[in-house]
Amino acid sequence: MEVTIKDTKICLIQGDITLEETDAIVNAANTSLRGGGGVDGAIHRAGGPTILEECIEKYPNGCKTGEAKVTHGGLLKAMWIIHTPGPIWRGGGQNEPELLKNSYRNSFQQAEIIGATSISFPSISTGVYGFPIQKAALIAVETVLNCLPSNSIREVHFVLFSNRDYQIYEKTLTKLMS
Ligand code: AR6
Repeated sequence: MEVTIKDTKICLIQGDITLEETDAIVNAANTSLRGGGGVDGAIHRAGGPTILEECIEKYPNGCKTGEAKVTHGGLLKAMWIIHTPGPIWRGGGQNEPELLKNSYRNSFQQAEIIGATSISFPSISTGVYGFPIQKAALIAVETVLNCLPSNSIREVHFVLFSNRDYQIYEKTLTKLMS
């Protein structure tokens, strides 16, 4: 699915974010910024060891939940990786929605600071961290649309690993546009 909103192309893609050719990709990391499983593991594997080296050197204290830190993209086609730890879902009463919103907003802002023209997001927090996908999809799409229009970013991709997630994002985006 592809739509244009406030001069920005919004694309929903089912696939692997490590193959994206946008200027920046977002990593659903953890607060240590020392790698992990899921999309984090896939990004470090595909991008090579220099990403972890840069994380250790530049971010000795890791990154707080909802904040975002930038490294280069290593061997990936993307020039930059924006690492953001989303919240762990603990039932919804621990500020999880606000923290997830922060992850999207801060990642978007970091992308603007580095002058990226395009950015790809995975579905942050909806894997190991257990954030319910429907709630997360609404926060993801709504938050990014609220960041528009952007000075630098002309294209935003949401890259969904499963067909089910893709369909939920498709319904969410369609509803928000109506
Ligand atoms: N491309 C796109 N999406 C992917 C890929 C990929 N290559 N691989 C997995 N996904 P998760 P979280 C999807 O668990 O919930 C890590 O260990 C996946 O299907 O990667 O934020 C970190 O180090 C799901 O829809 O991230 C943290 O410790 C989405 O990406 C923790 O997991 C997010 O799932 C973060 O958990």
